Amino acid sequence: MNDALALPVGTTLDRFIMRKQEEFPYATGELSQLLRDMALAAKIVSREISRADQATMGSFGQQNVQGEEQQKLDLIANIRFVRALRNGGEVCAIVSEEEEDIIHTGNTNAKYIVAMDPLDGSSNIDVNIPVGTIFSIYRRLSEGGQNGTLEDCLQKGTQQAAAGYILYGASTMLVYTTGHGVNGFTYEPSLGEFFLSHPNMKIPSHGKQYSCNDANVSNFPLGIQNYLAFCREQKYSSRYIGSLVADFHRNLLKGGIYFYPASAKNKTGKLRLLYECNPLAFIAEQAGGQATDGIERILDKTPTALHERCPLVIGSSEMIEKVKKYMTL
Ligand code: AHM
Ligand code: MG
Repeated sequence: MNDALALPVGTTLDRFIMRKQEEFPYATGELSQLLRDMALAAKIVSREISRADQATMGSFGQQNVQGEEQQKLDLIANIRFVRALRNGGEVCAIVSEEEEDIIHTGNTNAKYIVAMDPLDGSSNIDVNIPVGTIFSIYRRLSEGGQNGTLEDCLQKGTQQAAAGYILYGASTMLVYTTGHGVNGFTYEPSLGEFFLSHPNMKIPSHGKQYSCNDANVSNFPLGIQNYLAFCREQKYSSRYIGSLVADFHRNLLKGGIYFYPASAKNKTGKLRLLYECNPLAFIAEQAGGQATDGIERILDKTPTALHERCPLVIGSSEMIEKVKKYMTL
């Protein structure tokens, strides 16, 4: 069933979510409420980013669990999303890029788990370049009445109930899927609402843009290096923002491929399986694209740790097929 067929551009996100819920007679409304909670936090973070000043910009002076410099806005975004999910009451456990351990919300009877990167690409904030939030939603496996467990958090990407991202760019957009197509909503700050602007998003099966960090190319697997040589021969355009959400969003609309393979510096890749690769892989597939680590479909990978890293090749289907062929030569 497609989310958007019955609903015109301009429908508010709240109404869209409500109508979607009505299509499923047994839906309890909990996932709908959770999506609204994410949207609420997105509005607050969007406001914080758009008015970023000396008080909120720059480094916080500490590193996160992965040894990366934390920006003040990383922490602000983390606090805002965690608070919205805790207060919303539908989530029992959260995995966040900014915190080493599972965050237990105290909502022990809640049915859902969220994995998120509250502010992806945050090193770009100080130079006024788009950043994003990425999130993944799972149903818990454990019984209610207790905290969510590690097993609840380490589910395969195929188990996602929903996934989405928020792009804080020239405008703020929320794009999400519940496994029935992908829809995009644009935020109108003066009205405080997200409106359906991109119904039933489909990634072109082929594109002419590729996105990767060129400095790492000599350390990429040979198959990827050869594919890159092919892209250059074809005179495809190189487009790399360095904010995954922004690079992914552009490729989703225009067609293209993004890769962050393993390299000498990042031996298992840089991006995190739970809250970067899996949610975007779910969206890519729902939009008709693909996502692989070069060998295996991302959504089929079994996570073994909360902050596990994984190589990512994602985008237009025909381009990914070609990469897969190069990887086997
Ligand atoms: P972050 O979650 O710490 O922001 O790191 C992820 C970001 C992605 O948004 C981006 O595509 C990539 O790291 C850029 O990495 P690099 O600077 O190594 O090219
Ligand atoms: Mg990130």
